[in-house]
Amino acid sequence: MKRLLLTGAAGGLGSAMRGRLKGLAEIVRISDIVELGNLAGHEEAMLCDLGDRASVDRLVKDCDAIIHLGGISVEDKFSKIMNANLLGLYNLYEAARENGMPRILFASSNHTIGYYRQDEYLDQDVPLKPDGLYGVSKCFGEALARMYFEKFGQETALVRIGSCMEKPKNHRMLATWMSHDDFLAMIECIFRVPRLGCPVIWGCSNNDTRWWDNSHVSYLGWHPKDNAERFRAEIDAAVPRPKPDEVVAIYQGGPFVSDPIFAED
Ligand code: NAI
Ligand code: 15L
Repeated sequence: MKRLLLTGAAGGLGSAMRGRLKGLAEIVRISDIVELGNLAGHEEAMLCDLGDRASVDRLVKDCDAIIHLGGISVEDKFSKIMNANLLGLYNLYEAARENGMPRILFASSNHTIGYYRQDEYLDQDVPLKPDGLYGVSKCFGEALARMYFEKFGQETALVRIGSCMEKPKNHRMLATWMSHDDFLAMIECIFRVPRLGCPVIWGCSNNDTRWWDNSHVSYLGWHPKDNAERFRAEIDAAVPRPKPDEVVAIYQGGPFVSDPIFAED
């Protein structure tokens, strides 16, 4: 493809992935609300507040595909979540509708279902159980994307990412971890499959203790290769194992379940 847009490119996941996208498109348009640093030869940068409709229109113009990582990524004040994750997503989908409906990967989250217990194995059809306003905003994003698919045929991969980082940091992440390599392989499948639709895809590696069933998206040809189990001994040595009655050992959303509703200023 000619041009791939990556939002949230200055964030943790965006920074880790941006250099790996070179093979996917001639030009990777990277974007964030904060500075993006030095550009590689295949990159172009555009600063953009997702809450600003005109900026998002300019951002999406001429893009053939979008990896949407931008937004508030943890529990926060509703006003911040509303601007980036609610208004921002509406702006992105309206801009896409007016610019040829490029295929979108939406970074949803396991916090859409955070109140399920860790002894439950989930498929893509389980009722949502968000564990905070951040999780609710991702449920909104999934519903918005689904509506644009049904109404207009806009394709989106709703990737409920578990914990995508270099390595798992605690016992819960032995189930939720997705390696950067596996995420890249998923991205390639999402943008190469002839017909995507609007599937939920659970974003975790091939972890022994995973909680999520991806059999409904076998048509993508995505076969995650990493397994968090190889970090178990390291985590056992470095992190105290939570007691069985602690929230982080009960709920899939882990510590997010204990977050308060943050007050506005
Ligand atoms: P992050 O917080 O490090 O990066 C998000 C980026 O979005 C930041 O660089 C931030 O400046 C930008 N942003 C925030 N508000 C914005 C606005 N109004 N306009 C434009 N840009 C704005 O988060 P991370 O970890 O890189 O996650 C990326 C995406 O993946 C997020 O949408 C997050 O919800 C989702 N996700 C990540 C997981 C992970 O394990 N890293 C797990 C589940 C979901
Ligand atoms: C998320 O949705 C967050 O964006 C990320 O920072 C991680 O905390 C992840 O979920 C997780 O549940 O580990």
